[in-house]
Amino acid sequence: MKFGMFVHWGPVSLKGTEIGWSRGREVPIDEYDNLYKNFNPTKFNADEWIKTLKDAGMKYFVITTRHHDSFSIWPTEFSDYDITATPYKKDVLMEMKKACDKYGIVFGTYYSICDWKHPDYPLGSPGGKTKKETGDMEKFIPFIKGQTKELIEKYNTKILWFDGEWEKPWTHEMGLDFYDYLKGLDENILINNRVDKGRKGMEGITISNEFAGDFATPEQRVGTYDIENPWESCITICNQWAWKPNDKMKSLEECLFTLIKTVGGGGNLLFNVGPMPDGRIEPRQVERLKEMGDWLDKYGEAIYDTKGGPFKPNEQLASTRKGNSIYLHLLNFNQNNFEIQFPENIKIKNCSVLNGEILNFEITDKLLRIDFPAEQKELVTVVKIECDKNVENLQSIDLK
Ligand code: FHN
Repeated sequence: MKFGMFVHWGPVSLKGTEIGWSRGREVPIDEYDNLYKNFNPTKFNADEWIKTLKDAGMKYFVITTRHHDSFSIWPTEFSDYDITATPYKKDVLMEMKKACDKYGIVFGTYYSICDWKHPDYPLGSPGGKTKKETGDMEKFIPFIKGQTKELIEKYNTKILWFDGEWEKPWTHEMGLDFYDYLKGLDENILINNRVDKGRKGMEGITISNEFAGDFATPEQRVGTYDIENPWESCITICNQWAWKPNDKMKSLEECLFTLIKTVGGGGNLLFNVGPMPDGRIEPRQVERLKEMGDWLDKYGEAIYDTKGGPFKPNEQLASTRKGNSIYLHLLNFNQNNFEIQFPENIKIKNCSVLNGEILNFEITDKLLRIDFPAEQKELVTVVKIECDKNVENLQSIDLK
């Protein structure tokens, strides 16, 4: 699927400050914990969200069901601090789930392990920096097991995207036990590596396979090239995870280059939006996502269901491959010829701009030269190189 939508949303969007972290920092705890009384997203329309996702060329969805601030966006048996306590009351999570099913989008759920408000979780706001006398993980773990069981059995989530595992109260033993418990409920569910303690910070890789998790989670960066171990970079379209008025939004070039370098490195991109308190995704973000979708309508063959490489990404290019084809993604390329070292045991049958003109090429001493009839003006020039055999297991090449 390669490309998904991440959504950070809750009563905090009424303040425009960061979800979880602004509790007891920019926003006094008492004020933060009472925002739900005014959370009434009357313009929320799950169909529109998922249409925006689909028009962006995204294939899956991951929504914050409960973040570090403890607010649950679905009617849960295990807490009164949920959507039913708000003036809006309706089960927005079920509406999202149904819209995903309607549009053939895979439905996933983010769930925070740490909870700075819940009395049974030992640490509190700001940022987990305070202790709660009432903290008792023996009581807290049944709470998170109960809620995640609801997300699996009532909402049939296909991805459990955990977070907040870095704090001391959560241990490796708890992570292994929780992973087995969840796979026991649904053996096909995908669980990220933040269920356990093996994540190497924002780099996101799993330090060794003694730790649980089905995929690695680099954050706010394109992950390191790896076509063996599954990984997914989570990155914001603006700066903040939750909505912030006039937050700086990434340009189309930055959005596309981030997607292409991620996929060219063997990873997925989970691209985040923070909807507004009235329930809408900002029109400018919807537009930017549509522009990405327009590009994928034309060049999706070089992204979906591909493998990264063989040429490792750099500032000039990234590459992907599928079957006998290699796709070169030339970034801001405006020359009329391009040279690259090429594996000698592969014969090239045809070279073309993807869905475009045939290109002349020649190979001399392992150097492939491609000639472009006219100067290229696209943000990304995608060249399809059709070879005489399968190239998916070709050795990866680090371009000098
Ligand atoms: O604290 C969270 C943050 O709010 C956001 O949810 C990101 C998403 O990956 N994860 C944590 C920061 O590492």
